[in-house]
Formats: sequence, C-alpha cells, structure tokens
Amino acid sequence: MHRWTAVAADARAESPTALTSVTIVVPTYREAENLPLLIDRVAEVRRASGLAFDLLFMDDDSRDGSEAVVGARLEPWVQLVVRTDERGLSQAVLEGMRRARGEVLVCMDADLSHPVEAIPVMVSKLEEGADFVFGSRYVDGGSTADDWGFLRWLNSRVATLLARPLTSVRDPMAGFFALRRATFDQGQDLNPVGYKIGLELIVKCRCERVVEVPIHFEQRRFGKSKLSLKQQLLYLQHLRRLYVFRFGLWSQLAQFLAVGGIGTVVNLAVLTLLLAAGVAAQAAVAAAILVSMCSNFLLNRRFSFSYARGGSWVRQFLGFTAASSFGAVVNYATTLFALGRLGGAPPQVAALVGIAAGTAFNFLTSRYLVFRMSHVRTSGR
Ligand SMILES: Nc1nc2c(ncn2[C@@H]2O[C@H](COP(=O)(O)OP(=O)(O)O)[C@@H](O)[C@H]2O)c(=O)[nH]1
Ligand SMILES: [Mg+2]
Repeated sequence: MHRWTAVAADARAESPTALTSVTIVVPTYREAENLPLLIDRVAEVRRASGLAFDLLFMDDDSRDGSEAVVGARLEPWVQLVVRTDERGLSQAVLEGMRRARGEVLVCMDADLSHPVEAIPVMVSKLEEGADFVFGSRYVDGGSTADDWGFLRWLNSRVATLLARPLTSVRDPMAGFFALRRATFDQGQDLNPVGYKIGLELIVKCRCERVVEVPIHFEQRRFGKSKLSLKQQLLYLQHLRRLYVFRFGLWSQLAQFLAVGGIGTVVNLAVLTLLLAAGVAAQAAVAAAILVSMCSNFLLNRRFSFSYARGGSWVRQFLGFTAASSFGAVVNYATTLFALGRLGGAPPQVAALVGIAAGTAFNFLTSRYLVFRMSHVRTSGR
C-alpha cells in the first residue's frame, strides 16, 4: 500500500497538469460500522500523498447511526449528505459528483473493499492523460479476497463479458474509479438504472482513454452487501440502454433481428400446436403468421424501438402490420427478380436475397415511419 503512495507523490511533483483537489464520493446505505475505519484510512493517505482529499458520504437515510458516527468525526474535509427523497446507489453517486468540490472525482464503496491507498496512483494516471481510471481486480497485480465464492466470481465475470462491446476494460464492475470533474461535466443524458455507475460514466462521458490500476479487493468485514437479484436484472436493462446510446441504429437493428428470430420460433410453435389440434393447414398458417406478427409488434415496441412507447399503440400496430405485409410483397418480388437473375443458383439463394430485402424494408419502415423518433418521450430509454 505504501508503494502506491510513494509513486504517486513523485509523479505529481510540480507538474503543470497536476490535479490537486480530490473529492471521494462514497455512497452509503447502512454502513455505520465501516465509516470511522474508512475516515481513518483516508486521513492517512491524505497526509502521506499531499493531495487535498475531501470525503463526501452520500447516505440514503440509513438510520443506523451513520450520521452520529460521522458527526463525531466531523472535520472540514469530511461531509455527509442524507438523501431522503429517493433511494438508489447510482443516483446517490451522481448527486455526490454534482456537489463535489474537487477537480478529481473518485467513487468508492464504504465497506473497505477498495484500497484508499490506490487513489494517488489513479490521480497520477489522470494527470498523464487518462480520461477515466478504474481500480481493477482482473489486471496483472490485481486480486480478490480468497473467500469470494464461486457464484459471486461467476456473476462478476458474466456481467463483465456482457459489457465487452462497450469497453475493453477488464473490470468495469468494481465500483472504484476516478475521473476529472471536467469529464464528468461532459456527460450526456446520465440516467443510470441499478449499480453500474462506472460503466454509465465511461459510455455517456465518451471516455476514450480508460485505464486500470491493479487493486486487491477485500471482502467486506461489517454489514451486508446490498447487491440484490433485482439489481442484477436492472443491469440487463442498463446494458441495453448503453448499447442504444453507443451503437444507435445498429443496436436497434440487432434487437429487430433478434425479435424476428423469436417471431420465427413463435410462428412454428403456433403452427405445430394448431396442426396437432386438427386445425386445417390454411387456417393454421394464417393464425401462426398473425400471432407472430403480434409478438413481433409487442417486442419491437418494448425493446427495439422503446423510445416510441409514448405513441398511440393502435396507430403503431396498424402501421406495423401494414409495413410487414408490404414487406412480404417486397420479399416475394425480390425473390422472383433474383430467380431470374441468378441463373443456375438454387432457388434457396434467391429466397435468401428476398428475405434480406424484405427484412431491410420492414426494419426501415418500422424505424422511420411506424416508430418515428418524433414519438420520443424522454431521453435515455
Ligand atoms: N446511497 C446509497 N448507497 C448505497 C445503496 N445501495 C448500496 N449502497 C452503497 O454502495 C456501495 C456498494 O454497495 P455494496 O453493498 O458494497 O455492493 P457490492 O460491493 O456489490 O456487494 C456501499 O458503500 C453501499 O453502502 C443505496 O441505495 N443508496
Ligand atoms: Mg461493496
């Protein structure tokens, strides 16, 4: 731990890019036992590094004595804000960052799992030109406490893998990170759901130079983790929003194609069931198409084009079925055209060309006519 402090102090000496004031934003919920220990550790690093740290606890009305504990230790560089209107880790962090005084903003857990001693190194990385610095368990020199259960490890790895298209960072999940206030101020549309505020910030603040410094991640000693199953499900919703923000039209197309895939399964399942129930083939095929069109509509409205959920669903449904029917005509006409042009190629190749043309037609009309952007209600959906 002392190695970090020494390195950072050297790196900062008289540099024109030196960043001297640092606000450590610590979201807290029922962490009273941990707070005095954390204040002590920050005080020690503060003394050793020469950085002007201040510590801002953002508490969501824990009512567990946190206020009294911090009140007893009050110094000009230690503050506690109690939020009573809403509860949420990411909201608490964002509000803390907006209130923070420092040129550098650091976020860390209150539970002593993140080493305060790494902060001077993180600050020096920002001074060297990084936009964003993560404390990382998964780079060389990083580690986690031995008693991390397999399930928790697996959970963290899967979550990281899902974020891979957004960042090549090995560990964007540890919740320990630093950025310049100026970078934070560039953030557009900050609207986090759930726990992964670091991921939200690197995407929405368009951070390009994201670096990691190794940390040893300690198991919390007091209190319980607040990471619930609900938070983990919210993570999927959060990821989807970040994909839309980063990849725009491409992410809509990917969702549209996935919905089409699901629609195919729905179609075949309904057809199989109806045929098994003795329904005549013509009627069963028509019903299967109708049901899959409805499921495609619902899924596209909920996911691919969720920004348009505020629009009239009747108008959208009629538009979607009309566009899909016309898409079938485009598919048919293109297939016939391709059959004529492709000479000796098997008809399946022409059919694939037709399917591609029909799908492109459906996607473009859905995106630009049926679920037009003019229906956008709020940002970041
Ligand atoms: N203000 C606030 N802080 C929270 C909330 N949920 C968790 N925290 C804090 O956020 C940090 C991370 O939570 P933690 O339970 O350690 O999650 P884990 O590290 O993933 O197990 C801790 O300092 C918690 O006290 C919340 O709803 N509001
Ligand atoms: Mg924690």
